Amino acid sequence: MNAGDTIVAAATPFGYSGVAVIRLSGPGVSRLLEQTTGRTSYKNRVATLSDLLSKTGETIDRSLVTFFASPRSYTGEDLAEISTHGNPSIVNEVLSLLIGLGARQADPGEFTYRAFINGKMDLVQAEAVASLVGSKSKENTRIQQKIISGDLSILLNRIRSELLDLLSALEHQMDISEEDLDLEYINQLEKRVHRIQNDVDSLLGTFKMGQLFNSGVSLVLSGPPNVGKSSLFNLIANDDRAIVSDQPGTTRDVIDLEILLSGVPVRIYDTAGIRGAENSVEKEGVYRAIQKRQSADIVLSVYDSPNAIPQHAERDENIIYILNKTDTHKANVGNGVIHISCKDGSGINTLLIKIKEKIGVEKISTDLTYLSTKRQFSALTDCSRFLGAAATLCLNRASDLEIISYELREAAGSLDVLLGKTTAEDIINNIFNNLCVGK
Ligand SMILES: Nc1nc2c(ncn2[C@@H]2O[C@H](COP(=O)(O)OP(=O)(O)O)[C@@H](O)[C@H]2O)c(=O)[nH]1
Ligand SMILES: [Mg+2]
Repeated sequence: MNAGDTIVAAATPFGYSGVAVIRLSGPGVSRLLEQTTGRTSYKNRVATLSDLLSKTGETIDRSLVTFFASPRSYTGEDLAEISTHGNPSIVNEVLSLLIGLGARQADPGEFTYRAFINGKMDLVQAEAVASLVGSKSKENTRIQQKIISGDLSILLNRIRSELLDLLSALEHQMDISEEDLDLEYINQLEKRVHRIQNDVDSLLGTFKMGQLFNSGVSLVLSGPPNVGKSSLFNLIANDDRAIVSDQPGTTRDVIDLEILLSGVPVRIYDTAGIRGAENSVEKEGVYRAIQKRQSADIVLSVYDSPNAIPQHAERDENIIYILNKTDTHKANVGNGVIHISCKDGSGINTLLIKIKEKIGVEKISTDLTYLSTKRQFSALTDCSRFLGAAATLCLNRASDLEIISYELREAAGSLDVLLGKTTAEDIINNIFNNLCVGK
């Protein structure tokens, strides 16, 4: 990616729609607008009706052009949004025209990359742009919007400036300190380091939930043949996707579908009934079913006979044991086994509540800020570790303040990596490449 030239891309998907938006950013925006519309100037941030003209002067489309003068634009550069009619051939013609006049087709995420380079957002906010574009629920959309508007960055910058204050006070202390260690000073230092570490750790504690919203969870239906796994799959998914039959061994391939539970994307998998199969196709199905079960976040282990349910079922953390077909038998199985009937629908609500409980969705509040990428989690984990090491040195009355200062500088360095102040180029490129073209 190279900030400096003028980039162009369609910001909306190619297809037939009411409107399509083409974005232009860079120093050549005014010139390109003049060459394509004949207008010599555009009022800042005002949508202006303009005919887009081909090189031979024919009207390609009547469009709406909005010019955003630098630095008050998404990228911080001069930027224009051209809204045309939503037709791929119009969009392609306009793009070719602009590229013919010197604009360059933008790389994926390059508009956001320029916003980052020009200090319009930090790396945490840029990651939230990617998460927002890919968000599947309104809850996650809210969380990511809050991060884009700076909620998480404010918290991180606050922690960073406390740490920098501490470091400069420590440098001062090193300048003035005599040979003897000032015990009172080191006690105070330990307390302050500890307080900062607590703030970092409480942010780290939000990662599991943040990831839940961003990446979702997998739910695998598993059990012997003919117990009603496919029936339950269809009921939960509210879709007749899986074939239900009284023939054991009907389901072979793994079937999956995504639903939202309290805003968390849940991918449900229906699998073949596990038994010693004769037929090679069914054998493969059973093999796949076992694989899927092993990689599941949560397993719904379905049975249709109370005797088949393992003893101490409640001890398995990620398994929910289910007794189906309770319309045909009244069994009395305790131990947290959920009784359901796919035929009359009884127990399904209780099961859904249990699933939400296992996922942990009921604890989520969209008012909080959540870490949502592994990169954020790993940088903050490093930060917490360095702070922990500094606190331990204080507790052990380390007489060399220089080594405490080293750990604190490393902790501040982890925050700089997190915010993108000192992040390796390949990591930065990877973040922006994951965004779509035109974003
Ligand atoms: N009576 C009764 N029959 C059920 C129930 N759930 C499923 N069945 C029947 O059990 C058979 C096997 O169902 P299916 O969903 O294909 O089971 P799978 O092999 O585990 O996927 C079918 O004939 C279903 O109609 C239930 O709750 N009550
Ligand atoms: Mg089935």
